[in-house]
Amino acid sequence: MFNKIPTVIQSKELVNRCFSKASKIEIPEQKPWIAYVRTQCIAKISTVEGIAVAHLKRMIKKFPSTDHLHPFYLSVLDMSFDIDNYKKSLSRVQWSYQKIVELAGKDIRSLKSKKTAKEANAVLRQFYGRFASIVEDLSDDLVMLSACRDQMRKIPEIEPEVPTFLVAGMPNVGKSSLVAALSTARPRIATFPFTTKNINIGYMFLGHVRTQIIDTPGILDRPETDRNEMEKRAISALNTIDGSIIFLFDNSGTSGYTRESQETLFSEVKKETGKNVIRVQSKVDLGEEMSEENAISSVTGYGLDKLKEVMSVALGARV
Ligand SMILES: Nc1nc2c(ncn2[C@@H]2O[C@H](COP(=O)(O)OP(=O)(O)O)[C@@H](O)[C@H]2O)c(=O)[nH]1
Ligand SMILES: [Mg+2]
Repeated sequence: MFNKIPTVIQSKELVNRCFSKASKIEIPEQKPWIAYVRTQCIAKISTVEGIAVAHLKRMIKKFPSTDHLHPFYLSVLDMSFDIDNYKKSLSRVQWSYQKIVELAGKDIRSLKSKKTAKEANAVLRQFYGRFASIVEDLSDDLVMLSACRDQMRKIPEIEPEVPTFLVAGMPNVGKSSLVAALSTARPRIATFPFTTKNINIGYMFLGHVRTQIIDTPGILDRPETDRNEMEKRAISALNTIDGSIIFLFDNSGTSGYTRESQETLFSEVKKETGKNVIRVQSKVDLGEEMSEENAISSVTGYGLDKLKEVMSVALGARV
């Protein structure tokens, strides 16, 4: 959706394009002379109007309306730019093309009653001037929309409508390995705006239900107090997605985190996300005692089928 937004042509270039097209118009000679001049002026006005309006209309259509966006995308956009300004710019573009249509209609009507070539050309010049100033008044909006487009293209391709499992737990407990082990394809990597945080997005089927498994390194893997503003916003964005959390505990000692610090993060994630959290012990191939009801090894595949059953049940509880 966001990568289909075309590049935004800036005011000057749009005006130039329209004028250049209009200047190349040739119409068959016609008598009397004034009829020929009138037809020519009308053709030029229509050309300028046609190109500009088609372009601006198409542009508005390709920029997503914030009224219909999933809250996940709204929160991510809110990390990237001022949504109010975005809306205002879009509505000014809309207003401008309506203004151009109106102006062209009025000038074409007035041309029809002009008796001399001089009068007719004056109407054309006046139209050109007003048209250019309407488009130039859009300069700031077009710059803004162009910047928004650049940001929108970077929005992580999470599908917020798809049932989702977020994998949480301290660094090195095996989150990415689990996402890779469960996902049917190699997980994709995306990033949140203004963070250096990657997101690994994997997909799998639970029965016939396509689900998304997301690992968010640097976001759901450390205490709240360590997070900056953008990371907090990334969590709010993730919270808008319907789904459960798989929280990994690594009791093998290889991650370097104590049991207590992992429990603390667990409580925090549970509280902060308000989501259903499934506790899972990781790396059980390393021989540590199994102390959780769900225990897995992403290396040997131990426990993954049972985990999928637990995930299916969580899905059922969700719908
Ligand atoms: N033995 C064993 N090692 C694992 C397992 N899962 C992950 N690891 C290793 O633990 C380290 C951290 O794993 P990773 O998935 O990157 O952890 P993350 O930081 O939570 O995403 C890597 O060296 C993995 O190879 C497992 O089930 N068994
Ligand atoms: Mg990782």
